[in-house]
Amino acid sequence: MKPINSFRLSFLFILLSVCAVAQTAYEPSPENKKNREWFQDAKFGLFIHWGVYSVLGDGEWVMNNQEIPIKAYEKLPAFFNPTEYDPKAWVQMAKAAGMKYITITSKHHDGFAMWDSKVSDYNIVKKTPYGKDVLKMLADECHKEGIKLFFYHSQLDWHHPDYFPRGNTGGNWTGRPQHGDWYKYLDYMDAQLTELLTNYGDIAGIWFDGMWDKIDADWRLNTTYSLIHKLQPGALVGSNHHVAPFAGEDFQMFEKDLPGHNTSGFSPEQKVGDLPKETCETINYSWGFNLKDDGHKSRKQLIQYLVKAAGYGANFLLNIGPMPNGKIQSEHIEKLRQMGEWLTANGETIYGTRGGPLTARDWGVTTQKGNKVYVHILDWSDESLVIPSWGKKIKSARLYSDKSVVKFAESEFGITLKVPKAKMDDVDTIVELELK
Ligand code: FHN
Repeated sequence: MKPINSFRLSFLFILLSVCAVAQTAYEPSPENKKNREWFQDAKFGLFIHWGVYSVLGDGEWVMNNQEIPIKAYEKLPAFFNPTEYDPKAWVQMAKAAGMKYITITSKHHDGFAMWDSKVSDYNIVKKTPYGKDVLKMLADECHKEGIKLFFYHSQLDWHHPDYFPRGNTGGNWTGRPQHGDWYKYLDYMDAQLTELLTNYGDIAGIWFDGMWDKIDADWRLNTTYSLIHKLQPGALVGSNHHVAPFAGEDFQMFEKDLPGHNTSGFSPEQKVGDLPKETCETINYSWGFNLKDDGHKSRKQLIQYLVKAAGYGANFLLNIGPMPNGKIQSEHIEKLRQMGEWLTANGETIYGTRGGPLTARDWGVTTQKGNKVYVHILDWSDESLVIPSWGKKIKSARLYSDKSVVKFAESEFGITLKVPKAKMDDVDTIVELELK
């Protein structure tokens, strides 16, 4: 091995220092800070995985899982004709569910653009019989209805030749040449992002995914994130890279897990930081439409997920995968309706709150707004529950559902709450504590 001379060493040192400064210099704009507050108040969003893959009814990973070469996969858009797509109905459904924003796939790992991209012909307008820009239609409807819109954008690309060297997925079966220009790919990605942040009005943020495919590559994050913030300073940048946030990101996301948990195995090293948080989960087992997936989560599971996320100070981004005709499965519409019903009655204990004074417990979580703490009892069958005190005195305790008085006692052992069995709710018994 050649020895490194001192000039080279000092050059390397300067370069690293410059990179470090560039990485840490990000200061969110006032709009961005305001949007971070909005985001944390919003608490509940609709995640939508929709692309040409839905035609095959086998999830959004079908191209990789079935090792469909690009040449064959390129036939798929010709079958994508969502004549039943009704963005108005989608937005109304989200609103009725109590959701405040929508995050939709602009491009998934298959590389197909779901908008009228001028940068590449591999897009919905050019390649499908439908021929319409579904993102534009959704953006217009969202803006009309006061629902914020995020674009999910896959950094990983199984179609673009310049996504090279390849990562852990999208291997030789794609049929791409064994060469490519990585920085040309990043330019292409930035150009597509520019379209999304220029032609679709106010965009709440970009939800990146796929960096995990080659986490050590030079993703030029600083350039891409600065571009986004230059085009729309208020847009929130988040990335599902499963590690701690990088400079320039505005929120931290957790996939199929509450912050700090790793039941999915995605986040062994993901530290929970100080940025606003969001956790995403599927309504059944799949992200993209899956014909065979009948594992629909129950009303109770979904509501409890939302409540637990709020207890962790995180938003809940609940996913559906619309069918290729543009409709949403009736089971999912019904579940969302039920969540909306629950939120109409109990939303005050969720929206605008922050994670409560107690960290999550086996019995449930707490949320807090001003001098009110909401104790969400999710899994407890005894009439008495002792919770640790956190140094604040309690003025009153009431059952949120009917405002009836809840007996409580403060002692050296904590705060004992007494909720009569008849008043317990199988999904969430909420006790509202007013602090002195
Ligand atoms: O590979 C994707 C997957 O298809 C889906 O989009 C989820 C959503 O969080 N993220 C990736 C896996 O980490």
